[in-house]
Amino acid sequence: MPIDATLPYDDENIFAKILRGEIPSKKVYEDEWAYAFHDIAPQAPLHILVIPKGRYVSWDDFSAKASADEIAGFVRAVGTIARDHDLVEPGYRLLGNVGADGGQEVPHLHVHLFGGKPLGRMIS
Ligand code: DGP
Repeated sequence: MPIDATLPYDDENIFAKILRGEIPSKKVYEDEWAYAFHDIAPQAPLHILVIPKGRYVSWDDFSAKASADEIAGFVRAVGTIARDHDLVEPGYRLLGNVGADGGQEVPHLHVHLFGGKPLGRMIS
């Protein structure tokens, strides 16, 4: 069920629980700013979710309220994960769903990282 991205942050959302270690996840990366793990329902041979450690509902929330260090740390983490998985030369896709029309279901900002096969062009 897509979420309303303007709602306040819910500390009981599933990714908040993953960050606190209350729900298991297959971790691929962690640093001061970001945590990354395999998606439970992969849509590509490699499907990683990267989330900021801060309490941000969506890209809107994050881009408006996060500090420059948080934003830089998160963006750098995404790039590091792609490089760590040797995805730069074959290429990969980043996707961020925001709110109801964007199809966002979990109310903690996340970037989908897809790779491992030619993904084709996608504009919708
Ligand atoms: P989105 O539609 O952008 O909000 O995508 C949410 C993604 O989160 C979706 O691809 C499935 C994934 N997901 C949902 N619950 C869990 C979970 O408990 N563990 C993991 N690893 N992924 C989850």
